Amino acid sequence: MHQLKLYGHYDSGHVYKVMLFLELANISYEYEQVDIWIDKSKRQPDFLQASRNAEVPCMMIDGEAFIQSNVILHKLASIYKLFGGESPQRLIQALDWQFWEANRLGMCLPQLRYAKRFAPDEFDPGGLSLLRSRFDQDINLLARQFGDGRLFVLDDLPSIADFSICGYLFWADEAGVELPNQVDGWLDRVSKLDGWQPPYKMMQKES
Ligand SMILES: N[C@@H](CCC(=O)N[C@@H](CS)C(=O)NCC(=O)O)C(=O)O
Repeated sequence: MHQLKLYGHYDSGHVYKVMLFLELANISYEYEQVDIWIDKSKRQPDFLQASRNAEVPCMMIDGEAFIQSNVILHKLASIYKLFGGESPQRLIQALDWQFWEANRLGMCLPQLRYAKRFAPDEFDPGGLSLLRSRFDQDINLLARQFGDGRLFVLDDLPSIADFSICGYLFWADEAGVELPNQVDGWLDRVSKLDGWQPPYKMMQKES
């Protein structure tokens, strides 16, 4: 049995990506909230020691720190041989999509949501329109992936590619974006997986 501790925050879609794996795999882990709205230097000392960028998620796996959501997903899939970790071939296919997420969708959708939800005055219109046009390209590419009738991103089974990409898409309304039907249909299938909960509920936002 592995010792797992996740440092997170309920406003983070990057944390949600990781938590989806843990909850859907029904794995027990310790969870500690880090206040990401205070100065980095004031966060818990054990967290600051583990996370060089003081960002969440940070996951301790058997005493070793992992600090990128996609790396954490990759590591979890590898050690539990689940959600893409069943074979080297599936793991590398998932990794391909995780790099796409980090480079494309993850570089516009979280920012659009941040701008709309938390900092409406911080972004100038030109910056927002660039993010928006990137998002449009990315979401259409993702929609085309389901054109052959597959149920999930890699094939008919869920994987870390799904968790990585869907993290912020359940907050499409907070980002002020519309989703194509194929993407909506896929999110609906993800939301029907055993153990799924919407982001704030899963990450224990106090009401
Ligand atoms: N590339 C990182 C991004 C993590 C990230 O941006 N975390 C944000 C929350 S979504 C954070 O901790 N921000 C707090 C801060 O920078 O002070 C990942 O994928 O894990």
